[in-house]
Amino acid sequence: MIQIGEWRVIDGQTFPAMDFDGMKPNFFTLNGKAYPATERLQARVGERVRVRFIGTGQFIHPMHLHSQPFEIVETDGNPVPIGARLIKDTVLVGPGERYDVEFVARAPGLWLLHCHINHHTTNDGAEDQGAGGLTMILDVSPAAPG
Ligand SMILES: [Cu+2]
Repeated sequence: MIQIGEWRVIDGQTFPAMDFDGMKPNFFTLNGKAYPATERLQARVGERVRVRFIGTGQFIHPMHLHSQPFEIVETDGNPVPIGARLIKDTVLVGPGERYDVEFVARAPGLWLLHCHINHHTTNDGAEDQGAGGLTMILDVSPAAPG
């Protein structure tokens, strides 16, 4: 479960961001943390992974996974019938929306899961260790032996 949020931090005080001058977001969080403090998702090759994106703020986020596409299996808590499921590289998560996506991890490595709006992967307009904000790492290890 990944809750996507946006915040306006002014002089060390944090406010929910809004879409007007002076309150636009300057920090973006996944489960309350901005990259590089975001948690890591762990998987093994061959393992089915489900991720639930929850848009908790006021902005739309095109969430994108490197390494492979995912299947949208549930929207707002309602299962998507198998014949109607979309295979996507990116899913737009709007305010109040939930998307459950699934994929079978296929390549070992460290893969980025991030918002595709560049400004949303910064912390107060800057990058830290090459990214920020709405970025997390999917850590796929080789398949278990046997
Ligand atoms: Cu975004």
